[in-house]
Amino acid sequence: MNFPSSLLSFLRKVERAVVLTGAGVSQESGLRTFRDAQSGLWAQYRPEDLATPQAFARDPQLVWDWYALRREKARSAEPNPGHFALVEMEKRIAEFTLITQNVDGLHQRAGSVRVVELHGNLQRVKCSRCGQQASAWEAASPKVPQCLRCGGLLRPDVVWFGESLPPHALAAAIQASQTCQVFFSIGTSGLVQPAASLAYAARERGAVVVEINLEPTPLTGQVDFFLQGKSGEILPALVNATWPSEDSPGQIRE
Ligand code: BV8
Ligand code: ZN
Repeated sequence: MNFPSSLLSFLRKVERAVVLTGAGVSQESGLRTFRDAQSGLWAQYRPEDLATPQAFARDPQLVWDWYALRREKARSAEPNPGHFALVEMEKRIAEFTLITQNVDGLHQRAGSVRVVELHGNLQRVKCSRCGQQASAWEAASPKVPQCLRCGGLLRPDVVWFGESLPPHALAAAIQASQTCQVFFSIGTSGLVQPAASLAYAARERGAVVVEINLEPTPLTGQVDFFLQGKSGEILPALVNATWPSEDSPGQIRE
């Protein structure tokens, strides 16, 4: 795989980088993206209809079960070469911020350190009434577990549609996007706000924007480099081309 030499020479000099990832980077770990149709029992539901407070209020058991299934799938999934390449990139760039829309926790499991989770994390559960984090709950019982403190129903600690993003995470994401020299948008359809505005915030401040995706998105027409293909293949190749193996601490498995 070859890359524009202008991109490689630019990346070698970069000191402040932001990467925004979406469900596409976990696709090669076997996790469905939001655009992928769901299967089996869940085929009749659209994710955006289940990932809402209204759906949970209407049928907490259905929403709890959907997240319990996704939690198990995320737990049994493994980070892929794309996740590991981002760990390597973080070691190579002085100020590196990985902003993720994903809730599967795979970036942290791969070894990424500075991760900003815009939409929460499936592996965390909190009370839908008092907000207290629940470290353990009766996983065996089929019913939606209740908060030990107030008896409220437990829910996944993720941001549903119509809910505000964690203020500190959003502020950190905006600040990093406004000061970076390069902004990567990887494996995201760029349809969900406010995450989708971060690339434009970076571009307005003069950052070089690089997009990696299987197919064009609404952002593609605005980027400096569009690398079309699988992130699990492009990212390791890009990292190895930018920082050749003789001096790289860990050759990325392609
Ligand atoms: C909010 C957690 C304030 C839950 C998620 C402004 C304008 C318009 C709408 C709005 C707006 N502000 C707010 C809204 C409403 C809404 C919104 O954006 N709606 C959209 C649908 C129009 N936003 C919100 O509600 C946000 N809250 O703004 O609060 C507020 C409050 C009240 C009222 C108004 C405003 C909250 C949004 C967060 C929702 N939670 N996730 C869960 O996971 O269950 S979002 C969820 O969907 C994901 O986290 C992710 O962010 C999104 C899916 O997007 P992607 O990650 O991009 O995944 P997708 O499947 O779409 O695309 C995958 C891409 O990968 C594709 O492009 C594909 O080609 C590519 N790909 C696939 N395989 C590969 C690959 N690329 C490379 N390699 C591969 N192998
Ligand atoms: Zn509670």
